Amino acid sequence: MEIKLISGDITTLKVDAIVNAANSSLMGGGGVDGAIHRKGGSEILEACIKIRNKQGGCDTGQAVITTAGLLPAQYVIHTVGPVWQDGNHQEAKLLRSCYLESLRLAEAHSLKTVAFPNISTGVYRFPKPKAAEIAIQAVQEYARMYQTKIEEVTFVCFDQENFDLYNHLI
Ligand code: AR6
Repeated sequence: MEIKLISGDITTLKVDAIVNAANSSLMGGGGVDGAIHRKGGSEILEACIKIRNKQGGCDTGQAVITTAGLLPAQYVIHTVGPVWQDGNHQEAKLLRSCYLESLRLAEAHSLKTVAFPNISTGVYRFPKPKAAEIAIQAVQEYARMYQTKIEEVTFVCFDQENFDLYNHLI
């Protein structure tokens, strides 16, 4: 599995799945979630409503998958990152789980190319250096632990600070 790093807007990527930093309601919001719903159109929200009606949203650290609507990607994997409190509320474990569960879901759908934003590092205020470490470690460990058929994982950094951190670590 190849790990790539780019800076830019995740909604422009033509990959099998882009990951969304959603909230547990799955009803959209700001940041990358807002951009995905805005550009992907109503089909994504309709799919989220169906999931909500079936299982009542998505827990922190878990992931669900929908169509990508009008986006160039094929699917959106919605995962819910932890809100940073003080580091003593399982934030690290839950953030790691977001990456692992998203990859498991991609694998279950036989997807080959997946792109991640920097989950929880915006509105949810997770410290960026720690979040970058967790994200990269989780993806690398996933590739080592499982006989994955996922070919490519791209980290998409929207802000320069995250790009510099990832660039240093990868
Ligand atoms: N492409 C890639 N990354 C982006 C984009 C984009 N178009 N836009 C922002 N980012 P955030 P969170 C980066 O706040 O912290 C929403 O309201 C941004 O620079 O989107 O997990 C949800 O509904 C940051 O590094 O997500 C939830 O309520 C990263 O995406 C809540 O925010 C994550 O920032 C989730 O908060």
